[in-house]
Amino acid sequence: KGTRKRRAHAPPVGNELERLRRVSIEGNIAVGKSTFAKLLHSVNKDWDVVPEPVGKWQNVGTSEKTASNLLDMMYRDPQRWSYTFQTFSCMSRMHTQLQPPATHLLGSGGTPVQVFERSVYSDRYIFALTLFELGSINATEWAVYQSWHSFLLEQFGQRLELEGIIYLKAPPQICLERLKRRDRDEEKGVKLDYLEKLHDQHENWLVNKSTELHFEQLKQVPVLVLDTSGNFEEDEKVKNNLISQVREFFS
Ligand code: TTP
Repeated sequence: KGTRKRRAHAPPVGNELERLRRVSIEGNIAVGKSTFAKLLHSVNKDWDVVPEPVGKWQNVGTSEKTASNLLDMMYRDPQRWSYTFQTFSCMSRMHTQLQPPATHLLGSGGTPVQVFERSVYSDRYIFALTLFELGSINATEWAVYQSWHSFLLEQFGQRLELEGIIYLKAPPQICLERLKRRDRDEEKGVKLDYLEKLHDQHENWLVNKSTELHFEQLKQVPVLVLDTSGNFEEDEKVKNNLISQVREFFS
C-alpha cells in the first residue's frame, strides 16, 4: 500500500493499460495458489489469472518423440538437473510475466489486474536459493544463475515489477497433505523436510524480510499474508474472509 505509481513504460493504448496492476501469488508447493487465483477471478473478472507454466516443464522439446519431463528429471536427480530446471523455469516465467494483458481485460472500464502464480522473484529467492543451500545447485551454478538473473531483470526493468504480493501461508504439514491428495507423479518423493525448508524460505523473504534481495524495488513491494490453512475451496466463510482481505489490501 502507498507505493503505487504510474508505470512509466506502459504503452500509450488507453487508460486501462496505464491502470493495469500486476500481482503475484506466492506460497509453498501445493498450498493452493492455482485454486486461489481462480477464486479471485470468479469474484472479479477484472482479475485475470496468468497460470504457472508447469505443463511446459513436464514437456520440454520440439517434438513429441523427443520431449522430456524436466520436472521429473529434477526430482529424480537434483544435482544433475536443478540448475537446468531453474534456468528453464525462470525463462518460461519471464515469458509469462512479459505477456500483454488479455484483450478481454481491456475495455471493461474497470481496473485490470494481472495475477501471476509465482514470479521471477520466487524462482530465485525461493527455489534456486533453496536448491543451492541444499547442495543441488553448486556454487558455480549459483553464481552463473544470479549473474544472468540480475542482468535480465535489470534489462526488462519496470515491465517485470509487481505492485503487490499475496502470500498464501499454511503449515508445511498441511501442504504435504494437499500435495498427496493431488498426487502429481513427479512429486511422489517430496518429503516434509523439503516443504519445511521452502516454508522457511518464504517466511524469510516475505515476513521476516531477512533474505538478501538484489533488487531495490522488490524491497518496497507490499505483501499481503493470508492464512490459508483452512479449507478455502469449500468453506464459504473461510473463502469470503480471504476475499475481503484481498479487497481491502488493494482498495
Ligand atoms: P509450484 O510453483 O509450487 O506450483 P503448485 O502447482 O504446487 O501450486 P499450487 O498447488 O499452490 O497451485 O510448484 C510446481 C512444481 O515445480 C513443484 O513440484 C515444485 C517445482 N518447482 C521447482 O522445483 N522450482 C521452481 O522454481 C518452481 C517455480 C517450481
